[in-house]
Amino acid sequence: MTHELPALPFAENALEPFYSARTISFHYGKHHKTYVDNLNKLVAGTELEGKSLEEVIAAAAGNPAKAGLFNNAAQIWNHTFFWHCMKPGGGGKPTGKIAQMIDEAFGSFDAFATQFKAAAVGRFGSGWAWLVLENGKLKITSTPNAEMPVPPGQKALLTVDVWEHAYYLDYQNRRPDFVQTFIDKLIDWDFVAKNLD
Ligand code: MN3
Repeated sequence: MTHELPALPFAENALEPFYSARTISFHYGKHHKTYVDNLNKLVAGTELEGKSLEEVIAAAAGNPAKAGLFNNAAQIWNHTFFWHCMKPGGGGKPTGKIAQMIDEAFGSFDAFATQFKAAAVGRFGSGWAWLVLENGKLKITSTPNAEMPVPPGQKALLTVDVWEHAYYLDYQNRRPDFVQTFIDKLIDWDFVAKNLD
């Protein structure tokens, strides 16, 4: 089994004007694809050849000797998850159970948005901000580089990529503007709600 670049859940220009086709073509077509190509090279001829992406991540996580494998495999997972966190016409306040859980955990949607943005903006260097489910409760977290909240008992519900390649073409150095736009215009709350189940 060879790892493949998963299809985008929307057309490359579907998130314009908030996230450009140019950004997607580089971010998905070059960065995400490169992680897939690298992983295929790294597993070739090893005991991890033919294993699923999740199996590779589990086998490489926390092992410094397998850092290259983990980084590429986790970045494939993170990016595929990130694309599904966005949709045309998305963003703003959710409704239903996830809205109620956000109010319970953070006090209000605005408080959630403020904390999520702070986690994303405050992540020094490259990484990800996440909304996760931990022991049945919502929590905001962030991870450096390729790291993901999946191994330590947290279930990922939502993420935003804050590597510079995620926003530089559209927002240059203005990471806060990108994250605010992600919250206001891009989040697919239906996907987030589905991850609760
Ligand atoms: Mn990225």
